[in-house]
Amino acid sequence: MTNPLSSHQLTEAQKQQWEQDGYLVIPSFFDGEETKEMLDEAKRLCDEFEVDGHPMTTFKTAADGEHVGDEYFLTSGDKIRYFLEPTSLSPATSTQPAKLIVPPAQSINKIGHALAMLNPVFRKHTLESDRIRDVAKSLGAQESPRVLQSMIICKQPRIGGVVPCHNDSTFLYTDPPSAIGAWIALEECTPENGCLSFLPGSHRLSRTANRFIRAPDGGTTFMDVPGVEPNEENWDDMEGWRKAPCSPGTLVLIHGSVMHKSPPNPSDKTRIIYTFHMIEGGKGVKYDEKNWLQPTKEMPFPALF
Ligand SMILES: O=C(O)CCC(=O)C(=O)O
Repeated sequence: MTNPLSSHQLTEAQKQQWEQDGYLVIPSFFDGEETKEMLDEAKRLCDEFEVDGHPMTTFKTAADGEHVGDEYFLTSGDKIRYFLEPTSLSPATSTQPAKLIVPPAQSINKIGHALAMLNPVFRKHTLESDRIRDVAKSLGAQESPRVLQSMIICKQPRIGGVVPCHNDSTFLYTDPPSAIGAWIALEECTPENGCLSFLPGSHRLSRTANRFIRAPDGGTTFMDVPGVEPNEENWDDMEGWRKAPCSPGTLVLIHGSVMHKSPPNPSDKTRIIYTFHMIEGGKGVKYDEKNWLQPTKEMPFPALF
């Protein structure tokens, strides 16, 4: 059943589920029309991608020891920029730059990181959405949420890559950790096309002992968080991982400490989603200049309410 357009208070059962698991799946949060509007806009942005002269910045995470960190990425917090699937490119050689080997619209890994501020459709369903505001308020986890890192993730057919096991507070670190993700399925997400998986309850065990930062000499790196004991656990190998297949319009709330991941997409179906994150902007919580994603004077992280 579709939720009423104007409000969405979480039930006690939903809040308990959130506390217990560290994530919450809310089917039909957006109705068919709203979801289609976002999906059409995501596809329009993909179709608009002009590869000529565009930086060939691929989105890589730390699984292979390499992580994205060029200027194009580091200055994308207040823009709408395109990041490519690593396997959409032929490798660069000493004589030839890397070249796309798939059509441009199918080469895109993600589009970000200021869709909620700059794109009218995603703005409407984020900063201007009463239902999103109601969910964030009734979750009661943040006093004054600030919205950041809003993006489309495409998980392209056949070449869409893995998102390795991680938690979001590592990448959007605050002191103390406060990140929450809002992840919205715009298409059917299945085990075959790379739906999310979670290690339920890991948010209660994991410590944010590591954070993703701007390296002092350029690029990005990870640093230990002073005074926080590193986790001993190998989360990825632990028992109890749960897949979260879901239908278009589903909202998944993701606690900043919960371990989650998604596999590659070997299928012939896209898995397009929209996601944004929130950090606590009140309670003396600090977001510092070490973080890879920085607000600008022109575009501070907007308050949700
Ligand atoms: O969409 C995905 O596959 C991964 C998203 C994710 O891990 C995140 O937004 O934190």
